[in-house]
Amino acid sequence: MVKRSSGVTRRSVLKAGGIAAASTSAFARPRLAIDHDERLWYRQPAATWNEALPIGNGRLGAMVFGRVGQERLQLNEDTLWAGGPYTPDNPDALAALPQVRRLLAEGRYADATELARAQMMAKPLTQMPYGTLGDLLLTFAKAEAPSDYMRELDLATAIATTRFTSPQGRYRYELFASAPEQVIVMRLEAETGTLDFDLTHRGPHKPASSAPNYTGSAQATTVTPTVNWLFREDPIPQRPDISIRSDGAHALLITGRNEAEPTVPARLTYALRVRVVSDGAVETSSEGIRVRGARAVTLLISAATSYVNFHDVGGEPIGIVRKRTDTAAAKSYAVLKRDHIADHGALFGRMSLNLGRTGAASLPTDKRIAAAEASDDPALAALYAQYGRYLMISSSRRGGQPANLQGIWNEGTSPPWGSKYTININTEMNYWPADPANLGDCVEPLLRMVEDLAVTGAKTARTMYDAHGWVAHHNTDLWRATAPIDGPLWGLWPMGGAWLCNTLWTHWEYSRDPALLARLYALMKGACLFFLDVLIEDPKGRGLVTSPSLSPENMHPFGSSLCIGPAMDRQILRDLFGHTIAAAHLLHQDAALAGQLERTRASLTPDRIGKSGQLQEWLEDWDDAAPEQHHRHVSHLYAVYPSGQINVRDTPELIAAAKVSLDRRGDLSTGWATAWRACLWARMGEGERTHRIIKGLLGPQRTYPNMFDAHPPFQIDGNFGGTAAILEMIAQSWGGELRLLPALPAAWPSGEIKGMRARDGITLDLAWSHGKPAALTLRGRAGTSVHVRNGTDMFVARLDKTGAFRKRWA
Ligand code: FUC
Repeated sequence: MVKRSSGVTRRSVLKAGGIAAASTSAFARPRLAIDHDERLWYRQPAATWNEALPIGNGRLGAMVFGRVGQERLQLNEDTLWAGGPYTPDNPDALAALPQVRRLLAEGRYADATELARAQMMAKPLTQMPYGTLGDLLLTFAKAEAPSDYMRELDLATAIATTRFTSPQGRYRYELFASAPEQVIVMRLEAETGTLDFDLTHRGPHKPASSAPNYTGSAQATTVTPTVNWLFREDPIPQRPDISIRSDGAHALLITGRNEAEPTVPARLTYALRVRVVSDGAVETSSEGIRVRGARAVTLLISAATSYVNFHDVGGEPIGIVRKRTDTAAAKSYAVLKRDHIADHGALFGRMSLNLGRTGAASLPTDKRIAAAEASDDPALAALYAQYGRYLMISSSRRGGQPANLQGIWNEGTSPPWGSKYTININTEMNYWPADPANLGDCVEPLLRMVEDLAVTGAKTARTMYDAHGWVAHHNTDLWRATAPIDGPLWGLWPMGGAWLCNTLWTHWEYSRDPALLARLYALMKGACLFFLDVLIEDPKGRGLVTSPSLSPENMHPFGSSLCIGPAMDRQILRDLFGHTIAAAHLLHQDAALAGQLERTRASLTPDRIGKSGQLQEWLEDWDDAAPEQHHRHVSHLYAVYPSGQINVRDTPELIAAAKVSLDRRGDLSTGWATAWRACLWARMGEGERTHRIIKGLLGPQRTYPNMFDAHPPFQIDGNFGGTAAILEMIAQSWGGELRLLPALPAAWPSGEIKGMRARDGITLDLAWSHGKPAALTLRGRAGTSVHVRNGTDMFVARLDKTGAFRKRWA
């Protein structure tokens, strides 16, 4: 039997939020037994950052620790990155380019690599890292261990709550990041006793960046054995470049400058303002804010930087944060909370998912993660998917920056991989679930970033390659740097911009919005113009290829990754050219260019099957001898997922070869690489295999107690890729068909999804039992015909004049 859908749960939660919001006390909110399924909850405070709970409004983020003696809020703002506008393009590259190509053609890979290292790389060789605003610490004057304690993150309301009773009283703290007000709101209430605390700011520090682990084999989750209820952070000497002062009677203003990098000066200023509304005694000074004898306190926290765009740093952050905190302070807490719940719910509430429930679902979240690999907890997979949606809404909203390697949440000033945008997989993966999960609006920041890259990347194309159009390599940052970084083995890959264009094209396919098509066409056309100039004839006459390039980060057997025409490049270009041709036709533009792209596309070397039956990663049959047989990247399987060029319906031989390749790579890897494997097996219709991999992803090696994905360390792409994989198991739309339950595992026999999206503007509700569809509703444009595949059955669903189609199975 299909259980009561979590859609019902969600509406109840929203209603409950509304009731609470209408009353003055947060205690009035009724507890609902059934809202468990969309919450993360714990019986102890966060001991480490990876146990803290993230909140965000797309631009401002906080990690909430839920501590009793001293609460810690670690804060981020999405434009607080190091450095300032810079142009890293290296003019020496142009002269080296023909020589590097010749050395590659002669098989002199080491020489080609050395020359590229000396002359083709960006200056500086690394990009600017993302930063942090440091912490707000609330130190309570008296505190003792509580007799009962609970903290939670409710995904449907996007509110983090901490509740406890101690000898001092009964307390409840609520936190949310309001998008309508652009402030973080913290509400503290004492039902008994009083609130007596000092609020201070602790500047960002440079913790030793945790060493990346490339095998994904570390234990990410450890359940803290004993709880230190009264834990206090070590004080860090305040940095001289940070100023703290009272700003009116009830506000604290913190101002500072971003980090400089050795070669790029710091050009941003930032401001962080905390405004207090309380019935207690409040004093502000350069030490911080002192609150005594309060029953209720509302803190309104806002932050901004002087970043306007990648070439303008002339913003006025102080004025912005004053206005936002004062505007919010003029509203009651109840109104702020109501508006926030409505705003978040308008996105989050669009989709619900029920995969069934076992006893495990009533355990605290950290215990469930610890047990996930060894047991079946289908509700945890549903929670993981909903958490992915929550993280998307919280880290990527219209007008802000796209979700970076850590979304928007970052503790220190030298995060792993700079917490930037790695565009040889990670940024694209971040956006895989957006449309199927009915969050297409959250892709807007990515579109604007690619529009910036088309500007900076045009300079890189001209300077390095003497080419038209634009190019981006394997990484970018807030300043939209596009030249190859880190070293040739990673950086000399000219496909990052093209892959981003393909990601945006998929986004367009879900809506077919004409305005989006026009914007996208300009980007795709520029990307194509670059490749029309730089593609060369394969020296062995097998067609058109890229050179120099590489198959992301994977070494071939000749001591380098640099090579000619790796499979992924040809696959990405086949898509890019195909999409651009289609767009030119739809827009009635550039017929001659479309013709040229047709011919060029036909000349790209096709995918090849190697001597072991594998899909070749390289133009040469090198796979058997590659040094890392379990390499995390599976770049040559781009054609299977996300692309779909190789698929079970049209190219069964190539699918068989892809399976040989993927089998060899192994199922479990780093967080994101595990999620990609899950997406691939789901797309190939292998439900049990996908399910095993998902269990590995959700288990303690790849998921922290706060459900953040562990590369390790924390990297958000695994959360998003895992969400995409779970949805891909339930429904897929590609090749002009909608596939129902294409990779459903036996462990999820009954369930229901509501509000999932499919290509061509379709929204679907699907219930299943005994592993088979039970009820389907499609919504979209009236008269649309949808080709639905249910196992081996095919039928055409025609949407009626109300734009709906309904079917029930006996
Ligand atoms: C690529 C990957 C790493 C990591 C980094 C951010 O370099 O190969 O595993 O995800 O991006």
